[in-house]
Amino acid sequence: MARLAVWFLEFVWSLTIGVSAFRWTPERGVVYDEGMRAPFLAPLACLCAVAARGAEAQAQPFPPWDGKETVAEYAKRAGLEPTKTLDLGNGVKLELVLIPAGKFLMGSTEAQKVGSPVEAQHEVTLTKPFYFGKFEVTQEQYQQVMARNPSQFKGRGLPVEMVSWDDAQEFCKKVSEKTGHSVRLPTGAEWEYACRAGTKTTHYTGDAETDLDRAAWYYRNSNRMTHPVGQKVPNAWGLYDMHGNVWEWCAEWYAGYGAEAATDPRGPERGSSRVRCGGSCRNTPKCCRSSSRDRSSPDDRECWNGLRVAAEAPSKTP
Ligand SMILES: [Ca+2]
Repeated sequence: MARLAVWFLEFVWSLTIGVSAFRWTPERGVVYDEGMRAPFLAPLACLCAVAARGAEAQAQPFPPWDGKETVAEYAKRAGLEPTKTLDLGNGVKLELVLIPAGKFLMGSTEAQKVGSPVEAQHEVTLTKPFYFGKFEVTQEQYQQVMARNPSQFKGRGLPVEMVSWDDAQEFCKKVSEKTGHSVRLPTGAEWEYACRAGTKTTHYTGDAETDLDRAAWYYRNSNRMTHPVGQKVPNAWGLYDMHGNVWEWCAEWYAGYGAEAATDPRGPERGSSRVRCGGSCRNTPKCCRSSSRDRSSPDDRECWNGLRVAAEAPSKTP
């Protein structure tokens, strides 16, 4: 805002000088003072500068998370809302929280790999913040949007399951149409970054299985069933059930990744299976790690596959 004020004052000043290049004489009327040619051009130059600076401001990248600030503090610095609530109609809401732009180490350390050779630890930079579902999509939300509930374990507060990747895409499309906000599945990198919320441990609560127990419904504590979302400990950015309960579909085709650094990775152009992350209520701790990613055919419908939605952050403060 202050910068805009400075630009405006620059423009007014230049315009004043430019106008002063004209003067009125009784003999010749309004005349242009050749000696003031350069100042006269100043307003035009200033206008061009203002336009250029405006374009530059639009294109400026979002600030990266500083590794310490809360989501609320980051949101304030980035000029974004820390949360968003989408109205799905009939009193049903979908809560989203802001995930800061930033970089992190994706994948596992040697000690965390648990025999998975495809999780080479590498630096990933996410240049844009985004909004991410506070919870897995529930059956109440899915029913409201899709007018059907395919889940095996029934309950309005339970995560929806028995949804294929294709179903998840259709859900996102309909939510986008219904709310006017562009909603999509996250990339695998976005998912892991959001899950970690700045942590480097096996789970966002720590490395031990007792730490996982606080954060997740997994095979040892779930009775092999899904549980209502939001009952376990959330991560530092306020996301629940990132570990366990249901696997969460991601946008891209499945492929292993290397150790080279990447920026906004979106996976391969083609493939036969889609990425899912985070493990489920039927899985061992190995599958419920922050870096856990698996594959499933896009048309697979299983009672351990669900979804969580992402949404783009606006480029300017509304
Ligand atoms: Ca989950």
